[in-house]
Formats: sequence, structure tokens, C-alpha cells
Amino acid sequence: MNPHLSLIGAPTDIGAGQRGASMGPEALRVANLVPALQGHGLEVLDRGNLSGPTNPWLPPADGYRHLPEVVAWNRAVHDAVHAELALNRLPVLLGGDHSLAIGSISAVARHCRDVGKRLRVLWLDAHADFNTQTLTPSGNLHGMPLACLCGHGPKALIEIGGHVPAINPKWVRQIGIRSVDAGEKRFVHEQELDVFDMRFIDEMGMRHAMELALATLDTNTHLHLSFDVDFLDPPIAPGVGTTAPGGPTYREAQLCMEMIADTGRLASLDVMELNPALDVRNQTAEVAVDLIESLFGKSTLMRR
Ligand SMILES: [Mn+2]
Repeated sequence: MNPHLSLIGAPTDIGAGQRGASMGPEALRVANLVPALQGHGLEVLDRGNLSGPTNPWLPPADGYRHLPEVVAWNRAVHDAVHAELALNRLPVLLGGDHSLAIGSISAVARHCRDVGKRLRVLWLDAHADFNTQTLTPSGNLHGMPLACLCGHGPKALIEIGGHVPAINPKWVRQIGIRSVDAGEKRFVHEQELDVFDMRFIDEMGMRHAMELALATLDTNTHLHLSFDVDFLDPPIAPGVGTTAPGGPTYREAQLCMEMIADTGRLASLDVMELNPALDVRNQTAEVAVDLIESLFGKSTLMRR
């Protein structure tokens, strides 16, 4: 795995239904993200925070909330992530709400096209994030990033990475899903997304789910992880805007991260939706940092 990491803060809640994810990047830094990663022998450059429009907190217009502002932020994220990949560094996007995955993953997909790599996207989330203008109950764009990346969304967002669609649904594996809107559910089926929902994890276990999600990676695969912190069970991660009960436990989440680390293929990462305004003494940021450490190779005593 590439040991040269670049942290990119995107302090905005422009696509969310609650304010506060704009404070996520700083909460991760306060929870010692940089020294924790350095402690595992990684070289870490903190590029600081991107800037963009403030949150006007308006109702939706034509099915979308804050579309021009979401576009502006995603352009900034796209350019920053693509620049780090071009420097042969591993970008770590510190969100910010999950709408910013449009910029991040469209940049990753562009890079993969440029260098001839295959792309696999792991989407760890309580929600499918596959809403559209007509399906969305809220208009919040943080519920639509994956649909946008697959080419279903407003022109200005789906074109950000220079190719429509940015990704193929076949490249995606969703894990931990347990809250999907009715219309969204039909669309997820129609698009044939590969979903390991909580029912699957309950029945088959996290190990089997991850074995399947990580199957068929090869040495030419770029593995991107989009980690929505609301993936985790709310008692261990209360600091998110859209909690959904019944998520992976601390141990299941650790196993998930360790199995990703074991592939050696992780090449870019989003850490999204951390909302310090809803957290309890920064515990969600701390558990996120702990899991990110596992993702970058922290292992328990018994394995070397
Ligand atoms: Mn999400």
C-alpha cells in the first residue's frame, strides 16, 4: 500500500439534513488522526481544509437542496483528490457530508481511466445513498452521491469527473445497509448493486460478507473506501446526523477494516458524516480514528 498519505479537509454540511458535519475534519484532527497514522510508519501530509460556499439552509428547489453550493464543493474536492493521486499519494478526504463522495470518487475514477487501473468502490454506510430527484423524500444531496456517480443526477454533478457515468454500479460493494427509502430500494435493485445489508451480515457474518466484497481484486485494482461513520452501530458512534439502529459492532467494524488492510490494495479513502455537534466528548471521532488505524495496518498482537 502507498505509505504517502494526504489529508484533505472538506468542512461543509451543504448536502446534509442536519448542521454540524462541517466540523468533522477538525474533530478527526483533535482525535489525533495524524500522529496515529504516523505511528504506523506512514508519511502524512495534512493539506488543511478546502473552502467553499457557506450553508444557506434553504428548502429544496426542483428536488435538490443547495445544488449550486454542492457543485462548488464537489469541484473543489474533485480537483484536490485528483491532484494527490497525480502525485502518487493516497488521498484521505475528511468530510463533510457524504455528497462530497461525488467529487472524491469521480476524481478516483478519472485517475483510474488515466492510468489503466480497475476500480472497486467499497461503500460502508447505513444508507444506500442512491436517491434521485424524483425518489428523494428530502432533497438532501448526501442521500444521492452513489446514484450521481452511476450517472443518475443533475448534469453539473454527474459530469464533474469528465466522464458520464463516473463509475459502473458493478464496481460497487455496499456494506452495512439498513435504511433505504421505498423508491430508492426499487432503483437499487434495478441497477443491480451488490449489497451486503445487515440481514446478510447477521446471517452470514462480517467475515463472509467482506470475503465476497473483496473477491476478485487483482494487483491492478485501485480500492477506494467510502466510509460513512453512520455505518457503525449508534451506541459506539452517536456523532452522526442520520443514525440508524442495528449497525455493525465495534468488533465487526474492526474486522471489516482489517480485512480491507489485508488486501494491500487500499488507494483512496473518504471519512464522512462525522457530526461533532451531536457527538459525546468526541468519542465518535476517536472510534473513527481507531478504525482508520486498522485500515492502515494496526493489527492485534497475535498477527504479524
Ligand atoms: Mn452516506
